[in-house]
Order: sequence, then C-alpha cells, then structure tokens
Amino acid sequence: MKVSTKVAIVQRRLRRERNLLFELKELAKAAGYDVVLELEQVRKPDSRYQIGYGKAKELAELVKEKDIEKVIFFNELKPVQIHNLSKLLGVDVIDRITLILEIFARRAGSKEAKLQIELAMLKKQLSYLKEQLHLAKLGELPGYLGGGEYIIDSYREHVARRITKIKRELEKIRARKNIYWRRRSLAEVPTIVLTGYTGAGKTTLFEALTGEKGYVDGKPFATLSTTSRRITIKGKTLIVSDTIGFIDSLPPILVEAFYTTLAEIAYSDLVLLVVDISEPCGEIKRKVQASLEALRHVGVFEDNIIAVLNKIDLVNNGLEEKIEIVKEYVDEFVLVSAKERNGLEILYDKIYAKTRKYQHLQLMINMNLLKKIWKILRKTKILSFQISDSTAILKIEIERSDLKNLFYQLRELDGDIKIKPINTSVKVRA
Ligand SMILES: Nc1nc2c(ncn2[C@@H]2O[C@H](COP(=O)(O)OP(=O)(O)OP(=O)(O)O)[C@@H](O)[C@H]2O)c(=O)[nH]1
Ligand SMILES: [Mg+2]
Repeated sequence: MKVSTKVAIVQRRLRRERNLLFELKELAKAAGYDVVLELEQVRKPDSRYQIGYGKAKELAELVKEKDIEKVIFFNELKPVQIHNLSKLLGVDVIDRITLILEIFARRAGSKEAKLQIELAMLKKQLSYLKEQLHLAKLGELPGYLGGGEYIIDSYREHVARRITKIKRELEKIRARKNIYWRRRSLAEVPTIVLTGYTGAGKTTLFEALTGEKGYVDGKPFATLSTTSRRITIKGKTLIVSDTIGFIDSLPPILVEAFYTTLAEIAYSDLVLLVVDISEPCGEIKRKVQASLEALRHVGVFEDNIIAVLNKIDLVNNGLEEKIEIVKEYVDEFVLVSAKERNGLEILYDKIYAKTRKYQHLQLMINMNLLKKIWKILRKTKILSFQISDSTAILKIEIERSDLKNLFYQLRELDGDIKIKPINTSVKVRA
C-alpha cells in the first residue's frame, strides 16, 4: 500500500480575513496528501518567512517531531520565502497555487489541459529562478559557488524557451476551439452552462439532465475540462455543458489556465449557478460571491443567471435564511436535489423560458462597408450604433432562425467584419 506524504498546512492571515485552512485541507487531500498538522497565525506578512520568524522556528520543531515531509502554505509565497522556509524547515515548501496545479496535473486528460498546467508551473518556476539567480549573484546561495550563476541562467533560458513553445501550441489549439465555439454559440441551438464552486454538484446535475455518467468523487476539482451534450426540454433542443468549478481568490496564473472554460461560459445563453445549499450560511455567501466574481470577470450578465440551489435533500432547517442570502445576489432560483432528481421539472420550466429566441450580436465593421450593411440589416433591430476611428460598432438583435442567412450575407461582403455574440439582460418574449 502506498503511504501518502505527511504534510503540514499553514495560513497566515489578517484579523479581518477568514481562516480557510479547512478548504486547504480538502485540496491537500485531493492531491493525495495526509494532513497531520494545521497551523494558523494572525499577523501581517513577514517578507522573509511569510509567517513570523518565531512561528517558523516553532513549525520547524513540529516538522521534525511529526516526521512531516512537506509544508503547504495557504498564502502565495515569494521565491525568497520558499527558499528561506525550506532551508529552515528542512522539507519542501509549496503554496496553494502549486497545490492546485498538482491536483490539476494529476487529473488533466486533454492535451490542452496538460499544456495549460505545464505553462502555469513553468511561469511560477521562472520567477523562482530569477530570484535564485539574484541570490546567486549576491553569493547568498550555498551550493552554487563558482559557475552557479551560469547553471541557473542556462536553465532559466531553457524554461523561457519552453514557455514560448507551449504558448504557441496553446494559441493554435485555442484558435481552433474559438472557431468551434463561435459556430456553436451562433447556431440555432441555445447553450446552457453549469457553473459554480467546486463540489456544488454540477456534474451530478449534468448527469441528471443528460443521463450521461460524469466523474463525481466528492473531492475538489473532480471536473477539469468541459463536457457538452445535447438535451431536449419540452421539445426544445439545447446544449448543456459541465465545467470546472470555481474556488475562492483564484490566482491569476490559474485564471489563465481556466481560460477555455471561462470563454465557453461567456458565449452561452444561460448560466446555471449551482450552489450547495446544505452548507452553513457563511459558506454559501462566500462561495456565491467567489463564483459571481469569476462570472463577472468573463462578462456574464446577472440577468442571464439562474441559481440552482442544490442538495436540498440534506437541508432540514434554516432554508429560508439561506435562500435570502442567495437572493441578495441572484434574482431567480430553483431548489433541487440533483442526486435524488428532485425539483428538475421546475428547473426545466425556467430553462425553457429563459433560453431566448433572440440572439444579440456585436458587429464591428469597417466604415467603407456601412452602406452595404444597412441593406443587409434592413429587417434587423439595431440596439446601438457607435463609431470609433474608422470602425462602426453595431449591436443588433436577431431571431436565431435568421442567423444563418445573416452570416451568409455578411460573408458575401468579403470585408473586414468582426462578429461577437453578446449575452443580454433581455427577458424572453414568447
Ligand atoms: N446529498 C446530495 N449530494 C449531492 C447532490 N449533488 C451532488 N452531491 C454530492 O456532492 C459531491 C460533489 O458533486 P459533483 O457533482 O462532483 O460536484 P461538482 O460541482 O461537479 O464538483 P467539481 O467537479 O469538483 O467542481 C459528490 O459527492 C456528490 O455525490 C445532491 O443533490 N444531494
Ligand atoms: Mg464536476
């Protein structure tokens, strides 16, 4: 039997910040670690050790005493802090970002996901190497005497080259995907996307909606890449997608890794925000806030969101208060149990009503094509018209069934025209 690595988890926080060690513990477990020590310190960050020096020495003692093999910090660590901490503690030290990347790396299936994760890891390493180089130059890095700088620098160059190469490969994959999404989101079939905090029950709901088996294991980030299926609700065909979960204060390096998922969400017609309503009020609020922040970041309009309050089978009391919390952020909600397949009929009704017959588009057109455009848009409702430099920016509303024809005509113009679907706050007109 493989014995898992014993780790300590540490969070330094200000008084007004929350203790999130319990979430870090779940992440550590998901990465296969055995958490044997939890340490918290309330103070300002220390530039050398993140926690105070005294606390760091205390930690060093505990690491020895408990045979701890790795220490995981909640706080993002600077290279110099990693360097100092590993020296003092005598074991590997990583932060939450690296931990999440480790989880992703264990589970990444697609080539794109693998590249995204490698890119994020290399970027982190690059900043670490820069710092090491700096220390080596100052002669503060034992073990690198004479030629140390050279060794580090040549490795740094290798990492930088690899980063460039991966970026290029990712661009290719994304360009291909972008075309695919554009085509799909502009097609007549409306798209729905399941979003929400990790563990909210997105995949379980996806299973309930599609009858398709997904990967559910109750650990954070069970789902890493998007899966889409066609479904029929009351005779209307829709495409529903399951996506990667959100997490609190997602570091920028990971936001980049999430890019594809987020783009997919931005292009969808309806966003279902799945919320685990069985959790305590404070947790519900924190997770709804974190999820909405991510959704806002990609430009999803609030009116396009339905909150799906899931795991209702586990709620015995306090339901009203919990609903009130969610309603502060999202107007529309449905109560369901994805696991027991309860409340789905009402969800179907809402989905049916909310998936629009109309699509809003933004057209960016070179001025010299304007005359021809008016002709094509004769029967189209124009929502706004703006001019910037030599480009006209038009927002239009069009029936989905007319989309194909419009694209055909625009293509015939053979000019510089950019088309982007936009999510809108327009309610359904049946
Ligand atoms: N009791 C109960 N448990 C549920 C329900 N829906 C999901 N779960 C459980 O919650 C856990 C997480 O469910 P998932 O469907 O994997 O959640 P997810 O949102 O896809 O999670 P990530 O893929 O990690 O983002 C699993 O253990 C599910 O069995 C529900 O309605 N009731
Ligand atoms: Mg999932």
